[in-house]
Amino acid sequence: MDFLELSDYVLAGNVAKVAEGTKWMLEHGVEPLSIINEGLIPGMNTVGVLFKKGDMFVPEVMRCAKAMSGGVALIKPLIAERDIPSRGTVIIATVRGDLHDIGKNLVVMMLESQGFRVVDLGVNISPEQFVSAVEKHQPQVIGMSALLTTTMPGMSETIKALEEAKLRDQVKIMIGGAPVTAAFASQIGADGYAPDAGSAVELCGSFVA
Ligand code: B12
Repeated sequence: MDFLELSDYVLAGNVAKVAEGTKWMLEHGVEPLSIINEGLIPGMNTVGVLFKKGDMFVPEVMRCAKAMSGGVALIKPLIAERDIPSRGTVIIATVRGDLHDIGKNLVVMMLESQGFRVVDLGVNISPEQFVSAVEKHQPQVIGMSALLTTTMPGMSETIKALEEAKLRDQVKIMIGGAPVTAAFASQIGADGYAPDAGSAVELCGSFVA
């Protein structure tokens, strides 16, 4: 088993083989973070490329994501055990009226694998729910996802609600999702936009640096 083979199993959406391969690597002393970064993530990156080109479809993408999460789940406890200092807390959710969560879940997975503590509020989250979560968890960063043009206004409503609650200045806000753009981010006063999960991690890192 090598990284290439593991990433091929992610691409094939083979849940059992990804789990088996991840376990094998851990037992043979492969560095846990390299299994994620050099095996699992490259597989998922290829999935993203094929999906964009229309060479892969949603049910397959979901199976690949499931295979990848299975591998990540085996590695996560080991990373926590080694007590890598957290790079900061991120609250993330899909905004009100929107139930799409595949992309958000990828962002969550990547952030966690890169050392962030993530509080995932789920989908269909109102501005008020964001505000109370910020009060409760005191994050450095908030991430909002929207896949529908009709739910994008929920992002600016959430920013307004944070302003009204006098919490806006305590957090950095990043947004994403297929219809979202950098121009939209600056228009609504978000701090940044990222087009994919990898860039979301970079953006988040720049916020807490
Ligand atoms: C899967 C899917 C569904 C699934 C969702 C399953 C789930 N659990 O998520 C189901 C079948 C439920 C669904 C329902 C609907 N859908 Co739909 N769906 C899609 C589809 C095919 C793929 C979305 C996806 O998962 N992409 C894969 C992921 C990996 O990509 P991603 O989400 O863009 O995420 C990446 C980046 O955007 C970024 N990112 C994402 N979130 C965040 C957050 C932050 C903070 C950052 C920094 C980055 C970031 O990183 C991610 C990873 O790289 C898209 C088509 C498309 N091309 O996008 C339509 C699409 C989004 N859906 C659409 C529609 C219309 C609907 C429905 C209204 C259909 C209906 N009539 O019922 C409903 C709405 C339900 C609701 N209220 O939300 C339209 C939206 C049109 C528009 N512009 O508004 C699309 C574009 C299809 C189309 N061409 O018409 N859908």
